[in-house]
Amino acid sequence: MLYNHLEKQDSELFASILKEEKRQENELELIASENYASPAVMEAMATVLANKYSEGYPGKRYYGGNYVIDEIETLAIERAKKLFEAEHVNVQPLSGSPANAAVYMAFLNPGDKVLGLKLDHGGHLSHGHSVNFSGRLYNFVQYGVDEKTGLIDMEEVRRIALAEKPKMIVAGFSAYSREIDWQGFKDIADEIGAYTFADIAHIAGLIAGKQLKNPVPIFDVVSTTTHKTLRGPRGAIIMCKEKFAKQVNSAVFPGMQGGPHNNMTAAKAVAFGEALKPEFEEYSKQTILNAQAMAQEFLNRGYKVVSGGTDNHLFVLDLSPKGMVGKEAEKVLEKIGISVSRSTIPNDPNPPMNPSGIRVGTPAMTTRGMKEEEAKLVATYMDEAFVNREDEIKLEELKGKIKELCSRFKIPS
Ligand code: DSN
Repeated sequence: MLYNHLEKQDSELFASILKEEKRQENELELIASENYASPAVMEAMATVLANKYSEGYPGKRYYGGNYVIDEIETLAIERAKKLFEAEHVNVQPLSGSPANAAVYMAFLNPGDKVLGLKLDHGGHLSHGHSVNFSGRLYNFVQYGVDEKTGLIDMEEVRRIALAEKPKMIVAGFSAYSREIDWQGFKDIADEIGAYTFADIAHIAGLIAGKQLKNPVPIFDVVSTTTHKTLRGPRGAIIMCKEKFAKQVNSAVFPGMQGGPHNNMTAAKAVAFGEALKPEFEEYSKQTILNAQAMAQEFLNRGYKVVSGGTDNHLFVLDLSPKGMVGKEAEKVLEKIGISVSRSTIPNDPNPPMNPSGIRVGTPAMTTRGMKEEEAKLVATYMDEAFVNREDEIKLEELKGKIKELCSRFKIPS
């Protein structure tokens, strides 16, 4: 990218930015929640829109001079509505956890009971973990995945829901690789009169790209970040039924946040415009094909994949059959220029800081244009790195191979 002013004015910071740019170019990103926003999305983020305060909503602001911002926010809202078939969209949430905080604030009182998936079974901190605001403010009860299959057992969810009678059921996960039975969750919630809340942060792009089922038309409220498979800027949105629009808007502002970040709203609009194009369907499809090819290659090589495979952009690799743990794998891969995040496996015997697995995702490599052939090749390199983890010469050689692969599949710029 061009950074004319930054280069002249702040050489110290500029050097670090260039270093990170190089790292991203030369190394392979397999963190399931990361992606490369398009140059148009990046341009929108670095605009004068960042200078403006706009508390309130289009047509109802608390500051003057917002007639252009109104136009931009409305455009983002209309595009998101179309993309997800949503009745109402709030595009102001700053990121995923603040969006989820606003959802809880809109529908619950502190102390209310909520049902969500355990973090170590693939859930998210903001779905009721005890160290998170969600677990401290609300009374979360949790469901897990089946120990043998690694799948969500809807009978078990129903059993807990009927016994506990939560006011809200949360579905949607950060490390679960299977298609989610949204209708099943909705049916259970209807039996006990609970609200349905889907957090589709990880899979929003695959839903927008028409590869996975969409909970928005049937759930009460749905949140998503905009920067993962959706490939937009850092940020989030909340979608809900029209009848909940007022309470959701009030929870975001003035409940949770002050002024929206208008540059990010504009970048969200750009990303939604991109996701509405037919090419995005191809991208989403390829992201899944790549994850499946890579997971299969690991299975062929004797690894254990939680739930036996994937229907989406990620899978969790249980490293225990190979005598490794997540932290060690993360470090070895960093040496060859691959980034992954360590991950718990269901009922992990190891602690969260050094769990038994890693989470592998394909959104970023697919944005670079890689396909199944490259996905399999990368799995091969990863396996070779694990097997030869004490051999620095071999690791150096693999680093060269990853760099060469990255040079053939450049980040769109
Ligand atoms: N940090 C994100 C992830 O990696 O899934 C979720 O917040």
